[in-house]
Amino acid sequence: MSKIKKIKSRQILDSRGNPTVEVDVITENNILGRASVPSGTSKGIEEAFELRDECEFFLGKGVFKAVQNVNNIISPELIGKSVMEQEYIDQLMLDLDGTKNKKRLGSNAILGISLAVTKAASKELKLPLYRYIGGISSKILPVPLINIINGGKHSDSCIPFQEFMIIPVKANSFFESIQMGHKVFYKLRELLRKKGFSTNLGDEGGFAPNLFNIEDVLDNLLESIYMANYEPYDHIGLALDCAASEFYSDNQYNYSKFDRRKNKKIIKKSSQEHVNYLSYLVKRYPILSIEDGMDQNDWEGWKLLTDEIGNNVQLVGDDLFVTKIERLNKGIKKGIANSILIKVNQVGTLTETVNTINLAKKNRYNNIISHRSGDTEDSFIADLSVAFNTGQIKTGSICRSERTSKYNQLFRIEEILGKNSCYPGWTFH
Ligand code: 2PG
Ligand code: MG
Repeated sequence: MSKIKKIKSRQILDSRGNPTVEVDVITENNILGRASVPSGTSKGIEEAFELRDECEFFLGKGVFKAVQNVNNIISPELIGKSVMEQEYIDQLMLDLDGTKNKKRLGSNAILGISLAVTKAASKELKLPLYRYIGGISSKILPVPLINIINGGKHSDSCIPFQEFMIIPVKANSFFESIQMGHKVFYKLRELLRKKGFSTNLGDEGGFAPNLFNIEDVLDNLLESIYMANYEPYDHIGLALDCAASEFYSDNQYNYSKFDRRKNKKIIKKSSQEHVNYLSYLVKRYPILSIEDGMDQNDWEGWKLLTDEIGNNVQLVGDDLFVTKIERLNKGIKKGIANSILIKVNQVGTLTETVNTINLAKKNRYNNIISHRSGDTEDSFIADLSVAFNTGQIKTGSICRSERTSKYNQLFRIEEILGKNSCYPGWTFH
């Protein structure tokens, strides 16, 4: 019973139009678990290795090798194993790969199977995915960090920071929190149109206008919050993903890196100057959370930032921790950041993801479950966020199907949980 009969992988497209891996795991009861693998644009250097074909098909981005690795190398080892043995299967794949960073088989091959096995197991037991993964205490619906302005590498705008998000601080339900986000999103569109800016969307479904600079973005966000009749802090807070590794080089933060304007002014800041600027922004705007405020290897800079504002602001390590126990442990020991972004494909199996979530919890670091800029219609992370009661999810704007698939799944989960669901809202102090 629940034994794997067949594993079949194929290449599909992600939201950027780039190839990615999809895996079907079929059990002897003809139960299908299907999962697809997300992919990042601004990646941490220590992320698990994503295998791409590097030949002319799909401009070097094909994943046929990873697909072959699933079908020909991993699959024969897993036939006959039970889908209920998640840790055992994940470990078997790690052993089969044998490298530190999943370089041989590819993290995209391994993750596709890992998540498809989980889904097949939940279906075998006829349990909702979140319930199967998390058990009887899973009931907290996450606060959404809704990305409404895209900058950095995710857009063609000139803004150095990658993501500007709104946080519905207080709401009666997850459903209501999205309704609040929807209102601000459309008020922002109205505002941008009125001012003559483009309302085209960036990679994660937020607007990508060529606003003048960071403060210009934040001022417009504030204006849209007021236009929606909300109060900053009380109803809506702000979150940033600076993705600072993308504009850090030679020990400096180069704010002009993504500025494509002629006669652009070159602005470079030292770690201390950059920390001072972030601290100034926090005083001036209702910023509750900053992700990757510093470069992934600027540990001293991270310490400066944490000492300066870490008591009042959620400081999230994304490229810094890459969902890995070792890097999170280093951060905990050094007293760096106070929260971690969790991305299943940064580490490459569900088991490793769960271990990192648990380590963070034990050390009172917040877990924020996250999508990737290249994502698919797979809504696995929605269930993952409820499974571990993480309390926060970052999954882009409130439009574009690969983003809304997660929100829509959370609506369904909230409905299934009914009176047992819990939406505490923003709880970081
Ligand atoms: C990030 C992510 C998701 P990417 O930096 O947090 O928003 O972007 O997937 O490109 O790494
Ligand atoms: Mg990030």
